[in-house]
Amino acid sequence: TDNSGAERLREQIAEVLTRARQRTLALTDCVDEAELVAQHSRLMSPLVWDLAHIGNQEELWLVRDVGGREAVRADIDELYDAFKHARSNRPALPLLDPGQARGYVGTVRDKVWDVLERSALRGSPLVDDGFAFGMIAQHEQQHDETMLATHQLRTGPAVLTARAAPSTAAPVTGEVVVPAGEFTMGTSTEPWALDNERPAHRVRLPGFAIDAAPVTNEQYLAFLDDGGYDRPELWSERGWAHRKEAGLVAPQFWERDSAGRWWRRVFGVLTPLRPHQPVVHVCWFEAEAYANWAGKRLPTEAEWEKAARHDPATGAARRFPWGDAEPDDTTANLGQRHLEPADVGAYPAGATPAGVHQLIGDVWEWTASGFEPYPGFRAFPYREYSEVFFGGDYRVLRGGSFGTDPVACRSTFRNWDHPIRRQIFAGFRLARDLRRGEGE
Ligand code: AVJ
Ligand code: FE
Repeated sequence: TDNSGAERLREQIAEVLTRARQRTLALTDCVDEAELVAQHSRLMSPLVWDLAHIGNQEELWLVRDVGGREAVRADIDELYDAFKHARSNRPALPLLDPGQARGYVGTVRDKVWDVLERSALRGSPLVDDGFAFGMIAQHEQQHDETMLATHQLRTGPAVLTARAAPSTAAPVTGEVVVPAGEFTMGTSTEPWALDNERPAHRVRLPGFAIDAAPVTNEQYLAFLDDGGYDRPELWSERGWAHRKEAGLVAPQFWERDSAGRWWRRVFGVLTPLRPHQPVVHVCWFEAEAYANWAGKRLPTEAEWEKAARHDPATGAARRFPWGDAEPDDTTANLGQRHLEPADVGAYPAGATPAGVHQLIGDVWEWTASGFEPYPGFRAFPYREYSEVFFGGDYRVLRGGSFGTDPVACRSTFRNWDHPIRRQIFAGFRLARDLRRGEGE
């Protein structure tokens, strides 16, 4: 019945909001107050800013807008408006202290439980299918991933722990040919898809080949050992200028010992480089140089999505590479179950029918594409989620990382960042045009 459908939706909303809050609190309860207010990197906010910003967005959208309730703290909106203050300036603001921030997010959440109980989950675009609640759960999880990146940047003894990500005896290698033709890109039916994923539209692509797996540490090390960082001809002009200015010599968090062995500092723990794990913490320019070295290129965003979603047998678009079922621990490395990517080949159940592995989870994958609206795009519910970034100096990333929650990850989900950024959990896979006669 309609009522039991609404009840199930309320339960689902409660579950994703609760899961997000458990993660937020775990990421902020494991360090002391000084670390919560500290600036661990000029690229990042103090953790206590993210915490109260999470509460403030929840207040704006769910308490005030959906609930029509009075403001909890209208006086702090400006402090937690991401467009008013650059990340590097946030430590100097008169922010709520950690105790106040915890109290604030708790007060807001208590009101949200009441709003959820009373709110109709249909009747306006904001509440249809619980959209605003889903948007806020995704927003909290996105900031949790950002806070996880802040944790990776902090120094000092490790405070986060998790089981090692799955390994494999033999890595997945090779490529998969995706024949020329149309597919459906974006979605008009996924209830919690954000504005930039909409609407569904048909796109025709020439045939292409895409790697069955992301580029691994071992493969990336071969590029490095072949002088990849010292050969300007492999880099674009802008990439080389950045490589010199930033002094790039290896992925971020790689360290070489006196015997020449490479290690990776992972959330405060120095670990031997895992050869079959996707490379992570590389910027778009490093990915571009590697692709040139390998004689290939990055996939466009459309190619990535076609490889992930298009079912050539039926012409339909899958929600995930493996089908329509929600991700679980057999199909994808998501949700911070592990603090690192898994070896390539560790999730055979998550591959596409054509054999493309680990498109979802492990590492965000840089694509060749800038961040642009789809034809028919409409900003919803606010211009500042996507629209103000279109046409900027961004590259689209796809697929989510080990630090992305499933609620904020699907085959249509679009992330974006500046091409010089590498504190995010980003790696890449390669693609290429087909040769004459191949796969046609
Ligand atoms: C979509 C991940 C680029 O973190 O900057 C969070 C998500 N938007 N708060 C970001 C977001 C507003 C956004 N990304
Ligand atoms: Fe935000």
